[in-house]
Amino acid sequence: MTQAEKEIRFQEKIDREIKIEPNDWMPDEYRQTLVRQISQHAHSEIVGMLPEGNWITRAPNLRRKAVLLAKVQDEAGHGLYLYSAVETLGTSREQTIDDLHSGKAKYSSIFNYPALTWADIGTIGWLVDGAAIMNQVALCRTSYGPYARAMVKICKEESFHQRQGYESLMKLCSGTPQQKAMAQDAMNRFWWPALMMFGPSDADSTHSDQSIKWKIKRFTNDELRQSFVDATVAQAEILGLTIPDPNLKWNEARGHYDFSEINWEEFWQVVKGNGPCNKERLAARVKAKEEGAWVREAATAFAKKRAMKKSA
Ligand code: FAQ
Repeated sequence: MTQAEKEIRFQEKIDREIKIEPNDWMPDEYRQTLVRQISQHAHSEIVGMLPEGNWITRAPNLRRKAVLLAKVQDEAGHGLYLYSAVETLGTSREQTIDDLHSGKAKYSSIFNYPALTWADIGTIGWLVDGAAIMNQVALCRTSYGPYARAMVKICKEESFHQRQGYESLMKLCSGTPQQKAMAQDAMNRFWWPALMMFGPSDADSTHSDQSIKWKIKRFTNDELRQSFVDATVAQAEILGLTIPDPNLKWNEARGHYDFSEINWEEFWQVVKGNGPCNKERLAARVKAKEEGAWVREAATAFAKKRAMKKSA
């Protein structure tokens, strides 16, 4: 079979909604796109533990601490499923992590913003996990089997994350004026970065057209962003929080909310490494790898010893 025939067969499979599995033939570009997207997604889960992890010791009570601890541990689990999904495409975890540390691979822009107050933790759960779910529910139907299956479990956990964030904010918003003001301040700082999570506008998205053809992506960046805005406005109203956008308005003709243009200059600056916390986040991951070297060495020595015992 020629390369062209293989490609036609591959696309037919995708069009018939048959999942692509690790041992199936796939175009190199499909494999590369998946390695790029899934590894970036994995890194986002792991780097995403940092802003929230920073608040575990300062949670206001035992219940909030237990919930936050569970959430941060879930994010670590998500990272691990996703690194495994990348391994099924032939790229080792070591390589994937090295690409993050050398700056070759990206992670979500959102995690380059600091979590300054306790209200930020609720807001991250509500808006950041909320945006992540909007994107990830669609990924449960992505064409690559191992990625789709990982997303099903991840989405169930992200739902709990979103709800715990919202519940935490409900408490703050019905508390003292200072607590409500703290929630509004968090909303003001996180609203626009949460909208940026969906990526550049469709006109500027490099990969969307091909990824939609391959059904890696089911919706465009702008479509998902719009769905997120539409779903979130009523939630903000219930909390009594104001979305920091004077142009946010229901458009009857479109059946959607209109909203202001995103500050794309800020988005690209953050993506390029110039956000408020980029350097700090990467340094924390590199340090964690260095400080964990002895654990990996001990585990390898133990595995070798056990293998020798078995073969003796
Ligand atoms: N940040 O052509 P497109 C979470 C890059 S999970 C940084 O549109 P694509 C859970 C993009 O890589 C959050 N870079 O790209 C949690 C590309 O650059 P490249 C992560 C971005 O891939 C919650 C260039 O811009 N979720 O939060 C961003 O078709 C709380 C052109 O863009 C996922 O990763 C960005 N926001 O669409 C954890 C979901 N957006 O690679 C802890 C899976 C774009 O050519 C606490 N990923 N870029 O150098 C996706 O769905 C897609 O990759 C998109 C981007 C939609 C993010």
